[in-house]
Amino acid sequence: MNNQSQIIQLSKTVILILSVFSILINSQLLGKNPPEDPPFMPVITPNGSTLSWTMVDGFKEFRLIVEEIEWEIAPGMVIKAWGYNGRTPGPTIEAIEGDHIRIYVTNKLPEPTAVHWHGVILPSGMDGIQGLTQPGIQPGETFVYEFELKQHGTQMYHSHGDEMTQIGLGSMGFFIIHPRIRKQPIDRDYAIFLNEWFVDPGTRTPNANVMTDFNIFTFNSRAFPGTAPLVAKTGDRVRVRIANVAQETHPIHLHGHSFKVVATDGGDIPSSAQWPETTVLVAPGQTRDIEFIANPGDWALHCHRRHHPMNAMGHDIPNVLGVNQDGVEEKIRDLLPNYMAMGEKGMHEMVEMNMEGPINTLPMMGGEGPFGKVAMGGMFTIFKVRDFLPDGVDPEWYSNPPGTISRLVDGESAEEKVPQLLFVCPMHPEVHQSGPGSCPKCGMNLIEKYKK
Ligand SMILES: [Cu+2]
Repeated sequence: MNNQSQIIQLSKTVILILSVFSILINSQLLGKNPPEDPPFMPVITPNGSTLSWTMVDGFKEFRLIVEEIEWEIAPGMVIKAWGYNGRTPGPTIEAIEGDHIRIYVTNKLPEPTAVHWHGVILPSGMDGIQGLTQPGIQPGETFVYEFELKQHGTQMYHSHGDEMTQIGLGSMGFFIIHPRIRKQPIDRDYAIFLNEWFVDPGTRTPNANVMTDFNIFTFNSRAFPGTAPLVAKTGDRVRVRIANVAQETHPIHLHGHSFKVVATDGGDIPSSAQWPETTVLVAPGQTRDIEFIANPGDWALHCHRRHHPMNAMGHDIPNVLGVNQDGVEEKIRDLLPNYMAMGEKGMHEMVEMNMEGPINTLPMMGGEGPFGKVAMGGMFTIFKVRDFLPDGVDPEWYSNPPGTISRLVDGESAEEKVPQLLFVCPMHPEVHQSGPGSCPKCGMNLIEKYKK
Protein backbone atom coordinates (compact mmCIF):
# COMPACT_ATOMS: atom_id res chain seq x y z
CA MET A 1 0.00 0.00 0.00
CA ASN A 2 1.51 3.33 -1.03
CA ASN A 3 1.39 6.52 1.00
CA GLN A 4 -1.51 7.97 -0.97
CA SER A 5 -3.78 4.96 -0.47
CA GLN A 6 -2.79 4.89 3.22
CA ILE A 7 -3.87 8.54 3.53
CA ILE A 8 -7.18 7.80 1.76
CA GLN A 9 -7.77 4.79 4.03
CA LEU A 10 -6.96 6.89 7.12
CA SER A 11 -9.31 9.67 5.94
CA LYS A 12 -12.13 7.13 5.45
CA THR A 13 -11.54 5.78 8.96
CA VAL A 14 -11.56 9.30 10.45
CA ILE A 15 -14.79 10.15 8.58
CA LEU A 16 -16.37 6.88 9.78
CA ILE A 17 -15.35 7.58 13.40
CA LEU A 18 -16.64 11.16 13.16
CA SER A 19 -19.93 9.94 11.65
CA VAL A 20 -20.43 7.36 14.39
CA PHE A 21 -19.50 9.97 17.01
CA SER A 22 -21.97 12.43 15.47
CA ILE A 23 -24.75 9.81 15.47
CA LEU A 24 -23.96 9.00 19.09
CA ILE A 25 -24.04 12.68 20.08
CA ASN A 26 -27.29 13.23 18.20
CA SER A 27 -28.94 10.14 19.61
CA GLN A 28 -27.73 11.16 23.06
CA LEU A 29 -29.31 14.58 22.59
CA LEU A 30 -32.46 13.12 21.08
CA GLY A 31 -32.59 10.54 23.83
CA LYS A 32 -32.28 13.21 26.50
CA ASN A 33 -34.74 15.62 24.93
CA PRO A 34 -33.15 19.05 25.13
CA PRO A 35 -35.55 21.57 26.64
CA GLU A 36 -35.80 23.67 23.48
CA ASP A 37 -37.51 20.82 21.62
CA PRO A 38 -39.74 18.88 23.97
CA PRO A 39 -41.51 16.01 22.16
CA PHE A 40 -44.53 16.45 24.42
CA MET A 41 -47.18 19.03 25.18
CA PRO A 42 -45.90 20.73 28.36
CA VAL A 43 -48.21 20.40 31.32
CA ILE A 44 -49.83 23.55 32.68
CA THR A 45 -50.20 23.68 36.46
CA PRO A 46 -52.76 26.48 37.05
CA ASN A 47 -51.49 28.87 39.76
CA GLY A 48 -48.30 26.81 39.69
CA SER A 49 -45.06 26.34 37.78
CA THR A 50 -42.81 23.72 36.21
CA LEU A 51 -39.39 22.85 37.62
CA SER A 52 -36.47 23.62 35.30
CA TRP A 53 -33.61 21.15 34.97
CA THR A 54 -30.08 20.92 33.64
CA MET A 55 -28.40 17.99 31.91
CA VAL A 56 -25.31 16.80 33.80
CA ASP A 57 -23.45 13.61 32.81
CA GLY A 58 -26.55 12.15 31.17
CA PHE A 59 -28.78 12.92 34.15
CA LYS A 60 -31.61 15.43 34.20
CA GLU A 61 -30.88 17.30 37.41
CA PHE A 62 -33.66 18.89 39.43
CA ARG A 63 -33.33 20.79 42.72
CA LEU A 64 -35.95 21.10 45.44
CA ILE A 65 -35.80 23.11 48.65
CA VAL A 66 -38.50 22.37 51.20
CA GLU A 67 -39.15 25.28 53.55
CA GLU A 68 -41.74 27.43 55.25
CA ILE A 69 -43.34 29.82 52.79
CA GLU A 70 -46.00 32.50 52.71
CA TRP A 71 -48.79 31.28 50.45
CA GLU A 72 -51.89 33.11 49.29
CA ILE A 73 -54.94 30.81 49.28
CA ALA A 74 -57.00 33.57 47.65
CA PRO A 75 -56.91 37.37 47.87
CA GLY A 76 -57.46 38.21 51.55
CA MET A 77 -55.94 35.04 52.97
CA VAL A 78 -52.24 34.20 53.34
CA ILE A 79 -51.02 31.16 55.23
CA LYS A 80 -47.69 29.81 56.42
CA ALA A 81 -47.26 26.65 54.39
CA TRP A 82 -44.42 24.15 54.01
CA GLY A 83 -43.75 24.11 50.28
CA TYR A 84 -41.07 23.32 47.73
CA ASN A 85 -39.16 26.13 46.00
CA GLY A 86 -41.46 28.80 47.39
CA ARG A 87 -44.77 27.23 46.43
CA THR A 88 -47.39 24.64 47.22
CA PRO A 89 -47.87 22.37 45.45
CA GLY A 90 -44.16 22.34 44.64
CA PRO A 91 -43.18 22.99 41.02
CA THR A 92 -44.29 20.25 38.63
CA ILE A 93 -41.47 17.89 37.64
CA GLU A 94 -41.73 16.85 33.98
CA ALA A 95 -39.51 14.21 32.39
CA ILE A 96 -39.63 11.46 29.81
CA GLU A 97 -39.76 7.70 30.12
CA GLY A 98 -36.19 6.41 29.95
CA ASP A 99 -34.64 9.57 31.40
CA HIS A 100 -32.05 9.24 34.12
CA ILE A 101 -33.10 11.57 36.91
CA ARG A 102 -31.10 13.18 39.70
CA ILE A 103 -33.01 15.22 42.28
CA TYR A 104 -31.33 17.19 45.07
CA VAL A 105 -33.53 17.85 48.09
CA THR A 106 -32.46 20.46 50.62
CA ASN A 107 -34.33 20.58 53.92
CA LYS A 108 -34.95 24.03 55.37
CA LEU A 109 -37.79 22.85 57.61
CA PRO A 110 -37.30 22.80 61.39
CA GLU A 111 -37.61 18.97 61.42
CA PRO A 112 -36.31 16.01 59.37
CA THR A 113 -37.98 15.09 56.11
CA ALA A 114 -37.67 12.76 53.12
CA VAL A 115 -39.28 12.93 49.68
CA HIS A 116 -41.23 9.99 48.31
CA TRP A 117 -41.66 9.64 44.53
CA HIS A 118 -45.21 8.35 44.64
CA GLY A 119 -46.00 5.67 42.08
CA VAL A 120 -42.57 5.79 40.44
CA ILE A 121 -40.99 2.38 39.85
CA LEU A 122 -37.50 2.73 41.31
CA PRO A 123 -34.93 1.02 43.52
CA SER A 124 -36.19 0.61 47.09
CA GLY A 125 -33.39 2.77 48.48
CA MET A 126 -34.59 5.73 46.38
CA ASP A 127 -38.21 5.51 47.57
CA GLY A 128 -37.80 8.31 50.11
CA ILE A 129 -39.33 6.80 53.25
CA GLN A 130 -37.72 8.31 56.31
CA GLY A 131 -36.25 5.61 58.56
CA LEU A 132 -37.23 2.76 56.21
CA THR A 133 -35.29 3.43 53.01
CA GLN A 134 -33.03 6.29 54.13
CA PRO A 135 -32.14 8.39 57.15
CA GLY A 136 -34.24 11.52 57.57
CA ILE A 137 -32.86 14.60 55.83
CA GLN A 138 -31.99 16.74 58.83
CA PRO A 139 -32.58 20.51 58.79
CA GLY A 140 -29.83 22.07 56.68
CA GLU A 141 -28.88 18.81 54.91
CA THR A 142 -29.18 17.98 51.21
CA PHE A 143 -29.85 14.46 49.93
CA VAL A 144 -29.71 13.28 46.34
CA TYR A 145 -32.01 10.79 44.63
CA GLU A 146 -31.05 9.08 41.37
CA PHE A 147 -33.14 6.71 39.29
CA GLU A 148 -34.16 5.82 35.76
CA LEU A 149 -37.74 6.42 34.68
CA LYS A 150 -39.06 3.04 33.57
CA GLN A 151 -42.69 4.04 33.01
CA HIS A 152 -44.87 7.00 32.05
CA GLY A 153 -47.83 8.55 33.80
CA THR A 154 -49.02 11.06 36.37
CA GLN A 155 -47.07 10.46 39.54
CA MET A 156 -46.54 12.64 42.59
CA TYR A 157 -43.85 13.62 45.05
CA HIS A 158 -44.55 14.31 48.68
CA SER A 159 -42.98 14.33 52.09
CA HIS A 160 -42.71 10.93 53.76
CA GLY A 161 -41.76 11.93 57.28
CA ASP A 162 -44.30 13.43 59.68
CA GLU A 163 -46.77 13.38 56.79
CA MET A 164 -49.57 14.71 58.93
CA THR A 165 -47.75 18.01 59.41
CA GLN A 166 -45.66 18.22 56.26
CA ILE A 167 -48.24 17.17 53.67
CA GLY A 168 -50.89 18.89 55.78
CA LEU A 169 -48.97 22.12 55.25
CA GLY A 170 -48.53 21.59 51.52
CA SER A 171 -45.37 19.50 50.93
CA MET A 172 -46.37 17.78 47.69
CA GLY A 173 -46.16 18.20 43.92
CA PHE A 174 -46.68 16.57 40.53
CA PHE A 175 -44.10 14.23 38.98
CA ILE A 176 -45.22 13.78 35.38
CA ILE A 177 -43.46 11.27 33.15
CA HIS A 178 -44.28 11.60 29.46
CA PRO A 179 -44.23 8.52 27.24
CA ARG A 180 -41.15 8.06 25.07
CA ILE A 181 -43.39 7.41 22.07
CA ARG A 182 -46.18 9.92 21.86
CA LYS A 183 -49.66 8.43 21.79
CA GLN A 184 -52.93 10.30 21.22
CA PRO A 185 -51.95 13.95 20.61
CA ILE A 186 -53.16 16.34 23.30
CA ASP A 187 -53.85 20.04 22.76
CA ARG A 188 -54.02 21.13 26.42
CA ASP A 189 -52.62 19.27 29.38
CA TYR A 190 -53.53 20.52 32.88
CA ALA A 191 -52.61 19.37 36.38
CA ILE A 192 -54.66 20.03 39.53
CA PHE A 193 -53.55 18.96 43.01
CA LEU A 194 -56.29 18.60 45.63
CA ASN A 195 -55.79 19.52 49.26
CA GLU A 196 -57.79 20.52 52.29
CA TRP A 197 -56.75 22.60 55.27
CA PHE A 198 -57.97 23.83 58.61
CA VAL A 199 -57.00 27.43 59.28
CA ASP A 200 -58.68 29.10 62.25
CA PRO A 201 -60.05 32.45 61.07
CA GLY A 202 -57.63 35.16 62.13
CA THR A 203 -54.58 32.84 62.17
CA ARG A 204 -51.99 32.05 59.51
CA THR A 205 -50.66 28.59 60.38
CA PRO A 206 -52.86 25.70 59.23
CA ASN A 207 -53.76 23.31 62.04
CA ALA A 208 -52.35 20.04 60.72
CA ASN A 209 -53.65 18.14 63.76
CA VAL A 210 -57.21 18.39 62.46
CA MET A 211 -58.26 14.98 61.11
CA THR A 212 -61.67 15.44 59.53
CA ASP A 213 -63.14 18.88 60.01
CA PHE A 214 -61.48 21.04 57.35
CA ASN A 215 -62.57 24.55 56.41
CA ILE A 216 -60.49 25.37 53.30
CA PHE A 217 -60.52 23.19 50.16
CA THR A 218 -58.09 23.91 47.37
CA PHE A 219 -57.08 23.25 43.76
CA ASN A 220 -53.29 23.69 43.57
CA SER A 221 -53.46 25.21 47.06
CA ARG A 222 -55.78 28.00 45.90
CA ALA A 223 -59.46 28.45 46.77
CA PHE A 224 -62.03 30.08 44.49
CA PRO A 225 -62.13 32.95 43.61
CA GLY A 226 -58.33 32.63 43.77
CA THR A 227 -58.17 29.70 41.32
CA ALA A 228 -56.87 30.38 37.80
CA PRO A 229 -59.20 29.27 34.99
CA LEU A 230 -58.39 26.46 32.58
CA VAL A 231 -58.68 27.51 28.95
CA ALA A 232 -59.00 25.64 25.66
CA LYS A 233 -60.14 26.08 22.08
CA THR A 234 -63.35 24.52 20.87
CA GLY A 235 -62.58 20.99 19.71
CA ASP A 236 -59.27 20.74 21.58
CA ARG A 237 -58.43 17.38 23.07
CA VAL A 238 -57.88 18.25 26.74
CA ARG A 239 -56.29 16.22 29.50
CA VAL A 240 -56.70 17.13 33.17
CA ARG A 241 -54.51 15.28 35.65
CA ILE A 242 -55.91 15.30 39.18
CA ALA A 243 -53.89 14.25 42.23
CA ASN A 244 -54.75 13.80 45.89
CA VAL A 245 -52.62 13.16 48.99
CA ALA A 246 -55.05 14.80 51.40
CA GLN A 247 -57.43 13.23 53.96
CA GLU A 248 -60.65 13.07 51.98
CA THR A 249 -61.91 11.70 48.67
CA HIS A 250 -62.98 14.32 46.16
CA PRO A 251 -65.50 13.66 43.36
CA ILE A 252 -64.34 16.12 40.71
CA HIS A 253 -67.11 17.12 38.33
CA LEU A 254 -66.83 18.85 34.95
CA HIS A 255 -69.89 20.56 33.51
CA GLY A 256 -70.88 20.40 29.84
CA HIS A 257 -68.68 17.45 28.91
CA SER A 258 -68.44 13.71 28.97
CA PHE A 259 -64.92 12.49 29.69
CA LYS A 260 -63.04 9.24 30.09
CA VAL A 261 -60.57 8.33 32.79
CA VAL A 262 -57.64 7.29 30.61
CA ALA A 263 -54.96 6.66 33.22
CA THR A 264 -54.23 6.33 36.91
CA ASP A 265 -50.93 6.59 38.76
CA GLY A 266 -50.68 2.85 38.08
CA GLY A 267 -50.57 3.36 34.30
CA ASP A 268 -52.74 3.72 31.22
CA ILE A 269 -56.24 2.26 31.24
CA PRO A 270 -56.86 0.22 28.06
CA SER A 271 -59.51 1.93 25.91
CA SER A 272 -61.67 -1.22 26.20
CA ALA A 273 -61.85 -0.60 29.97
CA GLN A 274 -62.73 3.12 29.84
CA TRP A 275 -66.29 4.38 30.17
CA PRO A 276 -67.88 7.81 29.92
CA GLU A 277 -68.12 9.89 33.09
CA THR A 278 -68.93 13.40 34.26
CA THR A 279 -67.42 13.00 37.74
CA VAL A 280 -64.23 11.25 38.78
CA LEU A 281 -63.61 10.24 42.39
CA VAL A 282 -60.02 10.87 43.43
CA ALA A 283 -59.07 9.26 46.73
CA PRO A 284 -56.00 10.07 48.86
CA GLY A 285 -52.92 8.53 47.25
CA GLN A 286 -54.47 8.46 43.77
CA THR A 287 -54.06 10.32 40.51
CA ARG A 288 -56.59 10.26 37.69
CA ASP A 289 -56.09 11.52 34.11
CA ILE A 290 -59.29 12.50 32.34
CA GLU A 291 -59.57 13.33 28.62
CA PHE A 292 -62.30 14.95 26.58
CA ILE A 293 -63.04 17.20 23.61
CA ALA A 294 -63.68 20.82 24.63
CA ASN A 295 -67.17 22.29 24.07
CA PRO A 296 -67.53 26.09 23.82
CA GLY A 297 -68.70 27.94 26.93
CA ASP A 298 -67.83 28.79 30.53
CA TRP A 299 -67.97 25.54 32.44
CA ALA A 300 -67.71 24.86 36.16
CA LEU A 301 -65.05 22.38 37.28
CA HIS A 302 -65.42 21.58 40.96
CA CYS A 303 -65.52 19.05 43.76
CA HIS A 304 -69.07 17.75 44.10
CA ARG A 305 -68.97 17.33 47.88
CA ARG A 306 -71.22 20.22 48.69
CA HIS A 307 -69.06 21.71 51.44
CA HIS A 308 -65.94 21.61 49.31
CA PRO A 309 -66.77 24.42 46.87
CA MET A 310 -67.27 26.64 49.94
CA ASN A 311 -64.83 28.60 52.08
CA ALA A 312 -64.11 29.00 55.77
CA MET A 313 -66.86 31.36 56.88
CA GLY A 314 -69.50 28.81 55.94
CA HIS A 315 -67.93 26.29 58.29
CA ASP A 316 -69.73 25.06 61.41
CA ILE A 317 -72.32 27.83 61.50
CA PRO A 318 -75.56 27.25 63.46
CA ASN A 319 -78.54 25.96 61.48
CA VAL A 320 -81.29 28.60 61.50
CA LEU A 321 -82.84 27.74 58.14
CA GLY A 322 -86.56 28.55 58.39
CA VAL A 323 -86.21 30.14 61.87
CA ASN A 324 -87.76 33.60 62.19
CA GLN A 325 -85.01 35.66 63.81
CA ASP A 326 -87.03 38.89 64.09
CA GLY A 327 -86.17 40.54 67.38
CA VAL A 328 -83.55 37.94 68.28
CA GLU A 329 -80.70 39.85 66.71
CA GLU A 330 -81.00 42.81 69.10
CA LYS A 331 -81.12 40.58 72.17
CA ILE A 332 -78.10 38.52 71.14
CA ARG A 333 -76.15 41.69 70.38
CA ASP A 334 -76.29 42.53 74.08
CA LEU A 335 -74.02 39.51 74.55
CA LEU A 336 -72.25 39.39 71.15
CA PRO A 337 -71.99 42.95 69.78
CA ASN A 338 -71.13 41.82 66.23
CA TYR A 339 -73.87 39.19 65.96
CA MET A 340 -75.82 39.24 62.70
CA ALA A 341 -78.98 37.19 62.27
CA MET A 342 -78.61 35.34 59.00
CA GLY A 343 -79.23 32.02 57.34
CA GLU A 344 -82.98 31.81 57.86
CA LYS A 345 -83.55 31.87 54.08
CA GLY A 346 -80.40 29.95 53.16
CA MET A 347 -76.84 31.17 52.86
CA HIS A 348 -77.09 33.24 49.71
CA GLU A 349 -77.18 36.46 51.72
CA MET A 350 -73.58 35.73 52.72
CA VAL A 351 -72.63 36.23 49.07
CA GLU A 352 -74.33 39.58 48.76
CA MET A 353 -73.06 40.87 52.08
CA ASN A 354 -69.91 42.96 52.17
CA MET A 355 -69.45 42.58 55.90
CA GLU A 356 -66.07 42.73 57.57
CA GLY A 357 -65.16 39.18 58.48
CA PRO A 358 -62.39 38.01 60.78
CA ILE A 359 -58.96 38.86 59.38
CA ASN A 360 -57.14 36.37 57.15
CA THR A 361 -59.99 34.09 56.21
CA LEU A 362 -62.33 33.79 53.25
CA PRO A 363 -66.04 34.49 52.84
CA MET A 364 -68.13 31.34 52.45
CA MET A 365 -68.55 31.99 48.74
CA GLY A 366 -67.86 34.70 46.23
CA GLY A 367 -66.40 35.37 42.82
CA GLU A 368 -67.72 37.76 40.20
CA GLY A 369 -69.46 36.29 37.16
CA PRO A 370 -71.04 37.89 34.11
CA PHE A 371 -74.49 37.57 35.75
CA GLY A 372 -73.61 38.41 39.37
CA LYS A 373 -71.92 36.59 42.23
CA VAL A 374 -70.90 33.03 41.40
CA ALA A 375 -71.71 31.90 44.98
CA MET A 376 -68.89 29.35 45.11
CA GLY A 377 -65.58 28.96 46.91
CA GLY A 378 -62.96 26.32 47.65
CA MET A 379 -62.49 23.56 45.08
CA PHE A 380 -64.02 25.41 42.16
CA THR A 381 -62.63 26.84 38.96
CA ILE A 382 -63.83 27.75 35.49
CA PHE A 383 -63.04 25.92 32.26
CA LYS A 384 -63.19 28.55 29.50
CA VAL A 385 -63.54 27.19 25.97
CA ARG A 386 -63.58 29.56 23.01
CA ASP A 387 -63.68 29.19 19.22
CA PHE A 388 -60.90 31.76 19.05
CA LEU A 389 -58.36 31.91 21.83
CA PRO A 390 -55.30 34.13 21.78
CA ASP A 391 -52.65 31.99 23.47
CA GLY A 392 -51.78 32.78 27.04
CA VAL A 393 -54.72 35.13 27.52
CA ASP A 394 -57.53 34.59 30.02
CA PRO A 395 -60.55 35.27 27.80
CA GLU A 396 -63.47 37.49 28.71
CA TRP A 397 -66.74 35.86 29.72
CA TYR A 398 -68.34 33.59 27.15
CA SER A 399 -70.56 35.29 24.62
CA ASN A 400 -73.55 32.96 24.43
CA PRO A 401 -75.18 32.57 20.99
CA PRO A 402 -78.59 34.34 20.83
CA GLY A 403 -81.43 32.33 22.34
CA THR A 404 -79.18 30.00 24.34
CA ILE A 405 -79.30 31.64 27.80
CA SER A 406 -81.81 30.71 30.49
CA ARG A 407 -84.11 33.73 30.94
CA LEU A 408 -86.75 35.25 33.19
CA VAL A 409 -90.39 34.44 32.37
CA ASP A 410 -93.73 35.35 33.94
CA GLY A 411 -93.68 33.17 37.07
CA GLU A 412 -97.44 33.14 37.73
CA SER A 413 -98.50 31.95 34.31
CA ALA A 414 -95.91 29.18 34.47
CA GLU A 415 -97.12 28.17 37.94
CA GLU A 416 -100.68 27.74 36.67
CA LYS A 417 -99.42 25.29 34.08
CA VAL A 418 -97.55 23.07 36.54
CA PRO A 419 -99.65 19.88 36.90
CA GLN A 420 -101.16 19.73 40.40
CA LEU A 421 -100.75 16.52 42.41
CA LEU A 422 -103.98 15.24 44.02
CA PHE A 423 -104.92 12.15 46.00
CA VAL A 424 -108.18 10.64 44.69
CA CYS A 425 -110.35 7.62 45.44
CA PRO A 426 -110.22 5.05 42.61
CA MET A 427 -113.95 4.29 43.21
CA HIS A 428 -115.27 7.78 43.98
CA PRO A 429 -113.57 10.38 41.70
CA GLU A 430 -115.37 13.22 43.51
CA VAL A 431 -113.28 12.40 46.62
CA HIS A 432 -109.94 14.15 46.28
CA GLN A 433 -107.56 15.98 48.58
CA SER A 434 -104.03 17.42 48.53
CA GLY A 435 -102.45 14.77 50.79
CA PRO A 436 -102.59 10.98 51.18
CA GLY A 437 -105.45 9.29 53.08
CA SER A 438 -108.41 6.96 52.66
CA CYS A 439 -111.84 7.47 51.11
CA PRO A 440 -114.56 8.32 53.70
CA LYS A 441 -117.12 6.51 51.52
CA CYS A 442 -115.42 3.17 50.83
CA GLY A 443 -112.24 3.23 52.94
CA MET A 444 -109.92 2.59 49.99
CA ASN A 445 -106.49 4.23 49.99
CA LEU A 446 -106.40 7.39 47.88
CA ILE A 447 -104.08 7.20 44.87
CA GLU A 448 -101.86 9.92 43.37
CA LYS A 449 -103.15 11.63 40.26
CA TYR A 450 -102.05 14.79 38.44
CA LYS A 451 -104.85 17.26 37.73
CA LYS A 452 -104.66 18.30 34.06
CU1 LIG B 1 -64.01 17.55 47.67
